[in-house]
Amino acid sequence: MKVAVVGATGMVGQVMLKVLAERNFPVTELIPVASERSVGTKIEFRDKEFEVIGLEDAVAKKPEIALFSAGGETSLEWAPKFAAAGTTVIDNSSAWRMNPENKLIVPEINASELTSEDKIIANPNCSTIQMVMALSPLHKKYNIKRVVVSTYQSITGTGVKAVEQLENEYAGKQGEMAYPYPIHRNAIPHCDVFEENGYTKEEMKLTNETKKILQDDSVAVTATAIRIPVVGGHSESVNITFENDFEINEVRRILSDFPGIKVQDNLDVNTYPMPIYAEGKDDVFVGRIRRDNSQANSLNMWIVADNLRKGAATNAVQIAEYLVENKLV
Ligand code: 2RA
Repeated sequence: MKVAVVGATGMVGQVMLKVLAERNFPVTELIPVASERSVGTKIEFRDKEFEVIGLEDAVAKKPEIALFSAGGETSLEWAPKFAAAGTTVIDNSSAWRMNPENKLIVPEINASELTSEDKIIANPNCSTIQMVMALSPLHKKYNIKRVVVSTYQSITGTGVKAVEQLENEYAGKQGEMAYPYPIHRNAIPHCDVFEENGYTKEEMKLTNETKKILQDDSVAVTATAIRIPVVGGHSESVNITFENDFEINEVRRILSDFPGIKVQDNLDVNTYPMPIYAEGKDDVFVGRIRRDNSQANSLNMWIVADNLRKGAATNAVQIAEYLVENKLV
């Protein structure tokens, strides 16, 4: 299968290549794609070297699948061109996520919505993916009324410049600032840009994408997204109020039984999820599951996942795997 990776030189694009190789995806021809300024650079895939090509040339090669992680503008312009050439696009930007024509997919939750007609499929935002993985099975069982989430997000979500800023700050060096404030020894309540309503786009993604994936606009979500000096993954403190009451051990069992979730929740031995241990893994880790005694039918939990893997690259590759396994491409 001819597979294009658009944004192959970027942080997520590099993880997409790694995950495609790790999961032995049936790539017969890899087409690494990047912006004109990166054309000609070399990337590695399955121990071989490939030369990056431009978007025009990539469309002409008519790949069966194109994994995009190249920003919304590139996706808005080029995903339709790939689709018109017969390619199925799986896009990691926010460009198509809330478009009613485009499916927003977390395979373990709603891959069954996909058909061969879907030519531009949206990969949800990283902080949404890990949260809905835990919400979905609980919503089915107890019917979620409201979610209050605070995120503690890895600086890898901002991009390589932020990682470099943190490394410079650790080393006491001056360098280019991805943020107008220090990241080291700080917590910045500002992920993405602020909207009129005082929330950031990142926070509104958690609200809007969750409703779409759960197919239930009645689920109320309010979010605060914080950037912290961590690189392994995003962490989330989630408070959920259900329509119906629940039994904590049954909640743990439902989560443990859900594919892609690992419950790490044993306070006797200080077992709970942490980004330093989630890094490089594809599971969504859930712990600190406990009843919220301040509110009926409510509980708290702590959710951690590698934002570059299950939060982006692995989720996209899993969508591609579903398409191949079900002969939708
Ligand atoms: C972030 N979710 O973490 C966004 C982009 N990947 O900044």
